Amino acid sequence: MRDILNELGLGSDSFGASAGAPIETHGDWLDSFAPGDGSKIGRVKMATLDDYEVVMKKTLGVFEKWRALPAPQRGEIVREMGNALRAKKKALGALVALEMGKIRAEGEGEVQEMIDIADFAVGLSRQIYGQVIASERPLHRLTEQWHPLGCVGIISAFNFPVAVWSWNAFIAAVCGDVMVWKPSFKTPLCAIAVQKIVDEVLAKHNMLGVMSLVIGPNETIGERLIHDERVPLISATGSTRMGQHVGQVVAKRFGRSLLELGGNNALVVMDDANQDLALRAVLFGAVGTAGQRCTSTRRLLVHKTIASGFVDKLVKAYDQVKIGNPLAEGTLMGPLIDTDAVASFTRALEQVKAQGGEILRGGKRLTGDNYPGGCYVEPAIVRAKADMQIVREETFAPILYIITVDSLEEAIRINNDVPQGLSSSIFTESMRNAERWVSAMGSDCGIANVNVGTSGAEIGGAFGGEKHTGGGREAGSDSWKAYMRRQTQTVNWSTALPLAQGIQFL
Ligand code: UN1
Repeated sequence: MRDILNELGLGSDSFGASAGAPIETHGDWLDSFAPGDGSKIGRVKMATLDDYEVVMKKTLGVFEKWRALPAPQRGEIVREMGNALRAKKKALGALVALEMGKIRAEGEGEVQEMIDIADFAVGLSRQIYGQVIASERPLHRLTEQWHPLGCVGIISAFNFPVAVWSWNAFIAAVCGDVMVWKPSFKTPLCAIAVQKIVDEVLAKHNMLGVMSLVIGPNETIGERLIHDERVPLISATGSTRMGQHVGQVVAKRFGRSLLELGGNNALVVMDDANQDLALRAVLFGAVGTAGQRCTSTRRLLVHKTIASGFVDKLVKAYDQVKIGNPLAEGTLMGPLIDTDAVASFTRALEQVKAQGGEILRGGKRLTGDNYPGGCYVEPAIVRAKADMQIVREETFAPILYIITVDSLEEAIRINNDVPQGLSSSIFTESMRNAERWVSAMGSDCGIANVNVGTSGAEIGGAFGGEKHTGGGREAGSDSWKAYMRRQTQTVNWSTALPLAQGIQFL
């Protein structure tokens, strides 16, 4: 453990704020625990509202300089950050595994996701373009130009403690924005480690404060950030309940919010599916990250003619999953983030029983010497009905609800009939089924896949979902537009003053 922290330059005590260099903080101590064994990894002195003010002033102070730098030069700086992450991929991936509890391979995958978005942002830095529109007036030019927005507030969740920040940060940076990051208080050391990596790069370019960090309680720091009129965009990842609050507060002050909230992702297995592929996709989607991705597979909609055979195979596949220390070789599933998460897993399974569902496999808390710390559970497979209340909710834990369907129509109806709308998949060999799934008459989610599982999206596409998932789009494609303000410009280079719509005046 010490090796990992040393390589990332972390001591046992850290300040919970930075604006290019650590800032002395004056709040309470926050302990960071490893969910893999319950041990304390380190502690962070949290920021007070006064400390927040210091960070915000420094961050806003560098905006003019940063936005004046040509976008491709900002891209060069992000390129260096991507390279610094390449050099630290193993260590940072291990810290993610240690502090968040996902397995090492997934921790490194998360850092790879940061590297990928850095590369994407570098390319984007030469492709931020607007449109030229035909003006109705002679000798006029009508164009749209995109300008930096200002300071972006980034609120991230524990489950992707580094990658989701980078989707926002690297895109916002090439767009010319500065930013303040409030990470989850469950993963403060991951945030401090990332901040150190980018600070080193920013320091070389005399651009300290472009990316800042403030760790503190939701009730003080979180609230201050979302209410702060100096922050035109809040990008928040987390629960639907959190997003509802953030969205309302930000809308009230006419700020913008970009929300990535809960999912309730279904995977459909049709009677003609390649079942081997489907099985592997379900396993990764439902058990991977211990069911703690917003894209985790939560509902399996399986065609009735293949249901019993497929579920038998799935139960056998679950039996092969090695559960244990996320840093140990061969582990496929680590612990849940904390004992509260274990309690909500257990509570959800009690509701399953009360609402008429049947636990086919798993569902117990794992105890004993191999499972120290109290956060390990057996992933559960549950026979359920689509309209059970618990099935309509997102429980951030490895519970997979099996629902049999008679037809594609029924699968689509059930897929769409939940409040959330993030990710969705169908496994089928039929072109008609596949095309229907991704058509306007198919899945209503932000992500709709064919023969690909619900989780593990690439960064190149826009990531996000509809309905209670919040409507935001992050990462690739044209998501960058959320981080900029669009200006419509009419330039008259004639010697007359013709009015639009042909109006004669004077
Ligand atoms: C999240 O769970 O908040 O598509 C993000 C995926 C990852 C990102 C998940 N690339 O599963």
